[in-house]
Amino acid sequence: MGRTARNIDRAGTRRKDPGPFIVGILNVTPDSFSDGGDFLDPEAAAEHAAAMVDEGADVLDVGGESTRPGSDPVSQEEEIRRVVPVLERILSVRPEAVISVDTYRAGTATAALEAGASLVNDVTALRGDPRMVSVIEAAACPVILMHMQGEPKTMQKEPHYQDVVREVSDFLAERAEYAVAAGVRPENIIVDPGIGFGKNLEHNLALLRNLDAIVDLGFRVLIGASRKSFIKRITGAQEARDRVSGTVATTVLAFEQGATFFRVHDVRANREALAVAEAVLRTPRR
Ligand code: HH2
Repeated sequence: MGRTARNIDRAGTRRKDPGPFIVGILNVTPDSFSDGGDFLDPEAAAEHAAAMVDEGADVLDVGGESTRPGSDPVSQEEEIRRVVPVLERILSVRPEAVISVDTYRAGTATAALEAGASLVNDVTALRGDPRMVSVIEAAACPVILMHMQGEPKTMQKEPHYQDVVREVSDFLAERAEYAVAAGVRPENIIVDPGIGFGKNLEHNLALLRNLDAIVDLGFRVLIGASRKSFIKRITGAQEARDRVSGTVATTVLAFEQGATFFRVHDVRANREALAVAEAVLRTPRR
């Protein structure tokens, strides 16, 4: 394994290692679109987490609420009840693991950070809970700010933009500015265009093709395209688990444009593809 969780630096705050980083997905939910119901038991979750670390995941993103199109929210109590025991179990078997908590609730983020999480993945970009920004500031931890149009229940009904690339990058710039004004250090901010969150196929492709507009904001960029349904629209792969090759294509193309975090279900395939892409891109052009 070329890069381990430790290289990212336990608090994830300094940028000693420019990446790329693989963020392995662990949904502790009954209803996630790809792994729903697979990891509700902390034992099974920790086993899968350990396997992802062994395959080269730098970060594990643990989520207790599905945000797939049409999904319903859960209570904060239920979210904490799902996430914290899994986090504790993972850290007992892999103490070096860097864990991100996929939540927009300040209470869940606080509980997860206390249990040993190192960063927060907020799909509402700090709009979901007014107290979240102070949790991030106080913990001095990295935060992922993601763009979403609408909310999961209805976001895929009729997504609409005049200029999706411009609107998403303006939104991320504004959210980052808000975080910085509240005391979050710019190097702790990771921005994410939110592939599939209130976006149709054309919107997703425009964002993936024009990532430089988001990279140019000057923050680190995360892409979460793993197994998403726009890949099915292109390849015809009905089953989420059959969308690995399509996912790998997005990882390589996004990496070439400057993205450095890749939130994926299939750690090994994406890690290997990045290793080859890195080797090619390091080779001088003549
Ligand atoms: N996508 C999902 C969930 N969280 N976080 C970020 N930052 N970026 C993403 O693209 C992203 C995310 C949805 O995927 P998944 O976790 O696999 O499914 P579900 O929401 O059904 O649990």
